[in-house]
Amino acid sequence: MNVAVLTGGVGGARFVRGLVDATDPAGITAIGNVGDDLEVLGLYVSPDLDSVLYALADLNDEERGWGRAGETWNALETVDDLDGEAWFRLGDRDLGLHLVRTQALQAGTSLSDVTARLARSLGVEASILPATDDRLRTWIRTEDGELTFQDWFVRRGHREEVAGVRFEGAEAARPAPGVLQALEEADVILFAPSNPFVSIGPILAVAEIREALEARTVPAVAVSPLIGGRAIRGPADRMLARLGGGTAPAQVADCYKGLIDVLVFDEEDVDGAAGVEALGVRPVVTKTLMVDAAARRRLAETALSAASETRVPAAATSGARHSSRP
Ligand code: FO1
Repeated sequence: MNVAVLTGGVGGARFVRGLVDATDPAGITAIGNVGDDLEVLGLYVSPDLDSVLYALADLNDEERGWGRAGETWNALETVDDLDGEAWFRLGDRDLGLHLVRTQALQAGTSLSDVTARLARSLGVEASILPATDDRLRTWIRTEDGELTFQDWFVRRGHREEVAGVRFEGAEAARPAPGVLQALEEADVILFAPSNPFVSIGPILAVAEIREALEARTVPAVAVSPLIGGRAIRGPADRMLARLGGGTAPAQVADCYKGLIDVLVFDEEDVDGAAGVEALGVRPVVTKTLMVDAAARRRLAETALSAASETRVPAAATSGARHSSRP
């Protein structure tokens, strides 16, 4: 079975890990957010691709959710001692990957090629693709002005309320090689339990990706990142309240208007089922907290079986529609 999964953030990486445990990894293509990418200390860092890479290679730090297990921080301590940029915590082991990737990019290799090379070297069987090889960066509009994603998220601890989100470079961005093919050849399209605005939003901002999703002929299933209207970590709940008009499952489904047929959400939010149905999206209620490997796998299995029980409504395949949503 071919599965294309849109992913970003820690929740996304955990879900993709569950998916790999639930179905043949050779059929899985993870299409990752690159809006969070940054250059720091002269290195190109792609946090969301790396979270998937590390999770699938069994190298990830389970507790933090990002970076590598068994990490040490000697290089960063030196950076700090020398008054360098130490706010974005790059561990010693992680740094090795950024060195290799940065050198490859500087030598003219594309982000998708270097990501494939890293995945191969780490023994990852699933395909991990950046949504685009072009420069695409998420900017966060706050009352203090516009901030780069990582400045807001990490340096400032996402304290400021978000008034809007902008994806620099999205208009010119083309899908990375393999992305459209993965969507076309997919038997199922999944949206991981990621932040709809800043994790999935940048992927959908690439017009040809959004159009391919609008024109899909196979079921698309999203998993809500909220439980009881709250994010497990990160600002997804505050962003949905402010930018999406609320934190009920319907508001999550509305972020993906015209792009999904099913929304999987937590049993704590069961009261929101009718609201999802009213949008023409099938609600599927289950436990969504990914506490361990078994829970991650179960959630992935639920999403896959929801897809197999779903027929794509003709409206979804009747041509491109446009939405101002993420
Ligand atoms: N997240 C943090 O909250 N603080 C950090 O210092 C930090 C460093 C970091 C380094 C490498 C990497 O791959 C991820 C890192 N993250 C860090 C996570 C990352 O910034 C966010 O989880 C994602 O961008 C949100 O999707």
